[in-house]
Amino acid sequence: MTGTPRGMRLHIGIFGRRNVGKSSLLNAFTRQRVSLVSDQAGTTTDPVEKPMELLPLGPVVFIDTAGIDDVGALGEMRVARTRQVLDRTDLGLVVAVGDAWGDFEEGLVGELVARKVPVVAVFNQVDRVDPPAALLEGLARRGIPSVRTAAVTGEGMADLREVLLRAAPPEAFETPTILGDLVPPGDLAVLVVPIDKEAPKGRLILPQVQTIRDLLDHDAAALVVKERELQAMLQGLRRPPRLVVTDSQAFLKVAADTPPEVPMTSFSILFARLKGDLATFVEGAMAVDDLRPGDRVLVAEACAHHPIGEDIGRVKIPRWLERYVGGNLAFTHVQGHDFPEDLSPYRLVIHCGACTQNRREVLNRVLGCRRQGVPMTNYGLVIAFSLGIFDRALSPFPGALEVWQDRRRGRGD
Ligand SMILES: Nc1nc2c(ncn2[C@@H]2O[C@H](COP(=O)(O)OP(=O)(O)O)[C@@H](O)[C@H]2O)c(=O)[nH]1
Ligand code: SF4
Ligand SMILES: [Mg+2]
Repeated sequence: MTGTPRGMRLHIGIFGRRNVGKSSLLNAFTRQRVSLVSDQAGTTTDPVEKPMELLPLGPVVFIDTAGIDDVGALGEMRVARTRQVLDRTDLGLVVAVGDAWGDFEEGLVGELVARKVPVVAVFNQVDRVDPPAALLEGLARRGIPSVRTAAVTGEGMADLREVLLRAAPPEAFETPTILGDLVPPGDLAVLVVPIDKEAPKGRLILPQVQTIRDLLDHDAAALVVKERELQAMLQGLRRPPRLVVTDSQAFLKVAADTPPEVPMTSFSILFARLKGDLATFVEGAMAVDDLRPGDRVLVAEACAHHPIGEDIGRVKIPRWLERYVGGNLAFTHVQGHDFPEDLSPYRLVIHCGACTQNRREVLNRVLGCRRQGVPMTNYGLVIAFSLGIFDRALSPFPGALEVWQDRRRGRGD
């Protein structure tokens, strides 16, 4: 159950003032003690994440936040964390008690609505105090469903479940596909996975595993090879594969060894489409041409997947880019949920494949970049671009290819 990658779960954020019973509610709903409950205000310092199966929706993760109204130095840090949670929330619960629904709750609703995230109002502690009917009616008129709960008695848990399922965005019920639409049932994709000193011992990394699983889910097949065996394997096949997918590190060799009529791309470009917006990232990669020595570049990595050796985000991409630009660039690296709100110092943002992140978090970053006029791209696209094999790497995606060819014509290249 906890095996579903976190990035593929619907993220349900729990917001509200301190002591309304957010943590108790999560405990009662999941019937496990995952969150710290206390009658001292502001006990939960870090957001606590609790994965569970919410049938028929499937895997979800609840995020229990500290009260966003916390004050003081520590409080400020908590508020910043809560904002990060807002950015990765697919469905928001705003918890309140009795008639205490005011500017603060409306502010949260506003933040969620601005992100186009469905909101549910939860009135907890109904064993003590009931919300006024007029308040519930007012919310309902604005399309905000509400539910009455008492975490201490378990009252309202079934209703909460119902309302969550009804409020969940439609796409939560669709299984996103990594490449199932590119490889028809019964057909074959060849996946090129270099096994070098950077590969983790005894296993494959998450994007590779998810890609294999996606092919199986779509009744297609995967042939997994290292880059050295690729050419011989392709020659041994009776018909060419529908698609070749490579780790970006082996891009040039795989491009050379794959017949030109076979579409080819990288894992990280597949993830650019799955987790972000491919067209935006194509334009972002083209902004590499506008970089000048001394410019600042932000590199965002969702996790640390390369335990040893030359890391793709810290060493290889900087090296390729500096070679391309012909001088030094100033790189800033951020990890996990950290992402600066002020992007104005940067001339380019480069994101990893984000396989451990949900799409909404990446799309919020895309929106932030767009609002501030900073181009954003991802690892696979920037690598393909700086290696000069953009056409090839975009060949499976006609829409993205068109964006690239249009812009290139527009610039007169
Ligand atoms: N009477 C009553 N007390 C509750 C209820 N839910 C939580 N509490 C109490 O309210 C206090 C704060 O709960 P907590 O879950 O830590 O609130 P949070 O700060 O919103 O996470 C604790 O003492 C809980 O036992 C409820 O439904 N009814
Ligand atoms: S760095 Fe990004 S793409 Fe790589 S494994 Fe971590 S989350 Fe996935
Ligand atoms: Mg709490």
